[in-house]
Amino acid sequence: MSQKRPDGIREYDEPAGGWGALQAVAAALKREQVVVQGVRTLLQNNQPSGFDCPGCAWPDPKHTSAFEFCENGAKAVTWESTAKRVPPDFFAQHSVSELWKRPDHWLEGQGRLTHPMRYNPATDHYEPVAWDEAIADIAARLNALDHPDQAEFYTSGRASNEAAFLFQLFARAFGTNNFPDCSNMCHEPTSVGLPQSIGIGKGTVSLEDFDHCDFILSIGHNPGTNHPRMMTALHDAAKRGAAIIVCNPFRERALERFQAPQVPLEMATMTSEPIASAYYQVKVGGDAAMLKGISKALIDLDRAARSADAAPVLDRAFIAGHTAGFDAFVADLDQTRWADIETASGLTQRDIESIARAYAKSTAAIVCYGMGITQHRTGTWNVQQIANLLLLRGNMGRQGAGICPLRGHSNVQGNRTVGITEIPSPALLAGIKAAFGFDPPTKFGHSVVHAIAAMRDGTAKAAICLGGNLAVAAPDPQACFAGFRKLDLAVSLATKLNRTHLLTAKATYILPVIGRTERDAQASGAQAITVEDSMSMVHASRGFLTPPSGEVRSEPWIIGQLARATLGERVPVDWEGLVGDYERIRDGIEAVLPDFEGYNARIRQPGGFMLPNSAAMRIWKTPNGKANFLIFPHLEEDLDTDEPDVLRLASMRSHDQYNTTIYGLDDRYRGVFGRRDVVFLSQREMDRLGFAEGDLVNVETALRFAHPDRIVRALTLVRYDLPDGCCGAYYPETQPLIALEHIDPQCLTPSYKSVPVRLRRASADDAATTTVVREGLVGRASNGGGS
Ligand SMILES: Nc1nc2c(c(=O)[nH]1)N[C@H]1C(S)=C(S)[C@@H](COP(=O)(O)OP(=O)(O)OC[C@H]3O[C@@H](n4cnc5c(=O)[nH]c(N)nc54)[C@H](O)[C@@H]3O)O[C@H]1N2
Ligand SMILES: Nc1nc2c(c(=O)[nH]1)N[C@H]1C(S)=C(S)[C@@H](COP(=O)(O)OP(=O)(O)OC[C@H]3O[C@@H](n4cnc5c(=O)[nH]c(N)nc54)[C@H](O)[C@@H]3O)O[C@H]1N2
Ligand SMILES: [Mo]
Repeated sequence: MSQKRPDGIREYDEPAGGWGALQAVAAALKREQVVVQGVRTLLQNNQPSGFDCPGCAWPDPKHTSAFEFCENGAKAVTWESTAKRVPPDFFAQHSVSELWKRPDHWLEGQGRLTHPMRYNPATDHYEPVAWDEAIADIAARLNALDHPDQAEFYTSGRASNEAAFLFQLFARAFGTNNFPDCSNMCHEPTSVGLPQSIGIGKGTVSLEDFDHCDFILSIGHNPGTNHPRMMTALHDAAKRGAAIIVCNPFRERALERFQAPQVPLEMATMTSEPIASAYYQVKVGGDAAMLKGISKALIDLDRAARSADAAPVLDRAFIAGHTAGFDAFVADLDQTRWADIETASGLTQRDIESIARAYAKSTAAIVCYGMGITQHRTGTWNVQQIANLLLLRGNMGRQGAGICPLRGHSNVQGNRTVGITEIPSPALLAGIKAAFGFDPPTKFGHSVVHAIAAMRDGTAKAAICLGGNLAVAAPDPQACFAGFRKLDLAVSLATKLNRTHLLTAKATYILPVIGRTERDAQASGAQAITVEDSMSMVHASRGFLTPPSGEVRSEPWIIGQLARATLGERVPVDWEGLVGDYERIRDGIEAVLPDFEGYNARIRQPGGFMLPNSAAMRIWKTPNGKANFLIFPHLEEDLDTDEPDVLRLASMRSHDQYNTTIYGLDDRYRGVFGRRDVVFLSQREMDRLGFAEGDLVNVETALRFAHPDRIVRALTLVRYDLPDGCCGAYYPETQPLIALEHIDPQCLTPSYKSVPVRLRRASADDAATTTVVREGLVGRASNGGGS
């Protein structure tokens, strides 16, 4: 048993949270050279008078509590407030071709961008440019396009409501609805699936509901890493005795055991709270089958209860009064065979029945889910199966109950609310027209997959990116990188250097922005911005740190300047007036979106305010006015291949990363240290396929329509407790495996969690590939380490 494990791989026996997390915060502070400023920053994060944490979208307890400790929030804050800088000198020293060879981890690790920069193709260097000149040239190039639809306006969900609202106003006044945005790659199945089910594309629970539930089903998310503040809610619920059932192919440490850094006794005595009362290792891609199985078992329990004259299991009154489609739903489940459910989910009928029994016993239930549910070809259907399960027992729109999608970026939900959408509603367009006096375009625009395809095909000519790292976050770098390089104009508003900035177009700009932690002064004085969390709470955020240089600007300022220079007198919008005082932007949002009534006054209340949530009030804004049971007529997504040895690969985040931002090379809770070049596979599958832990393998896509060169070379096999037929690896290293066509047809979200792959033994040549694999996308440990 004591076989030697590969370099950097060892068991991690500690609970999640606890001292390990405190040590990691100290290390992050040191790495980013933030000592005095850092501690102050952390203390004011998520405080009533401070800034909203740029880490995740989990709400803060009434926004009045003492500082809630969070390791990964601390990393996000220190990453932004770092003392490291990327000034013009840096670009004078490094050509773009040279930077291209550096790993992503190194690029971002250089620090904050300080000056507006323009790429000079003659020298292959970025050079400083005056703001006026940059703005005028970008405007001229936008105006030189044949049609506004040749421009793509990308948003990453860190932008404030104010920045996002101005951005969509600018793009719509310019004449397009092309708004590819990070939620297209993230919770789009929620935004598209839930309106059909319950009439709103958001979660229905509030933080308080976690104090009142006695059953939590956690599916396909890793909160110990990605929503660490949620661990407090789970920890408290577990302590109260609520049943917490986890369905996840990976055994995630924080979902098993968690030590709360806020609880002195747990810290002092090194004890921890078990979180999950039961842990089911569903297959990757097996959720629809599992969820259908739970509903089927529940319906059978109800039948048994009725014939025994026992208390009913289903909430018949709710089903009759509030829903439609129940009979057809039951008929579909009745003809679905247990044997098929077992094969597709990887769970036994008994497992699934015990989940159903625990659910049947509960009085108030919440289902939480993340990317393990959404990033599949069946993502939209998966989300709808969760809604069905909740509707069966009336767990929607009452205390302690509801659906809880764990949103991604800290303001991704707010961006959507204020108009970042390629499929605008007639109400949004009418609101813009009434408030701003121009006719916005009505033709639907591009999402991420459309936008990348348009770049690849040469029909898109310009990309303006409000944050993010689109080229690395998107699937199919083969199409995406080439597409970016064909553009006439590429502009990135950014805090840090990343690979998207190195994909140079005919004209390429990097515009450095103020981060959320920093003071933002405009004509009327210091400004606050606002954000919306996962639970529809809108609140203000005020940065107070000194920006990294006198030459960085706020996102609203840059957007306002671009809009004024591009549109001139064409639209009657007073861009300067809006940017001079963000209260005026909020007045504009309120004028377009009635849900924001009293916006400026209401954000002065501690904790802000909650946007109306119709489903939480049992108002169903669906075409038939009912909550709908929606059928998924299959059990599995079609992997488009019949090869027997094909595995489903889930790409996911390590504990030391924020999306494409790699803070460090450890994934502590999974026992991986100093490297990311691994594939996780069970011992059983290694035996079956003739491999051993430590073997070097190439991972190849097994999609029929795939590019021949969808391959990531020389990854090391690491043993992990996983169901049969699945493997896992880190995002974004696996991006070359994912075809642009491999998407959920309803919402176009890439199937980042169900990539059909085969493993092949790597040759000496593969192993000797330079330390940087595939155009620099992968920083091997030997190269990227330390920092
Ligand atoms: N520190 C930190 N915080 C973050 C982020 C970050 O990168 N770092 N990213 C932010 C963003 S944008 C997002 S969207 C969220 C992401 O948060 P998560 O949704 O937690 O993201 P992932 O790490 O991609 O995937 C998580 C889980 O999905 C499971 N999984 C994979 N495939 C399947 C499947 O088929 N079925 C089931 N049931 N589970 C599966 C994996 O085992 C893993 O536990 O976090 C946000 N918060
Ligand atoms: N294979 C695979 N691919 C995935 C996923 C996956 O699970 N697997 N997850 C998908 C998901 S859920 C998401 S949300 C996307 C993420 O896609 P993006 O949102 O595009 O990516 P990020 O890595 O969050 O963007 C990081 C960059 O944002 C910039 N930035 C940071 N803060 C600010 C700011 O305040 N203002 C501005 N203007 N810029 C800032 C910095 O320059 C930094 O380099 O990736 C998706 N891609
Ligand atoms: Mo996300």
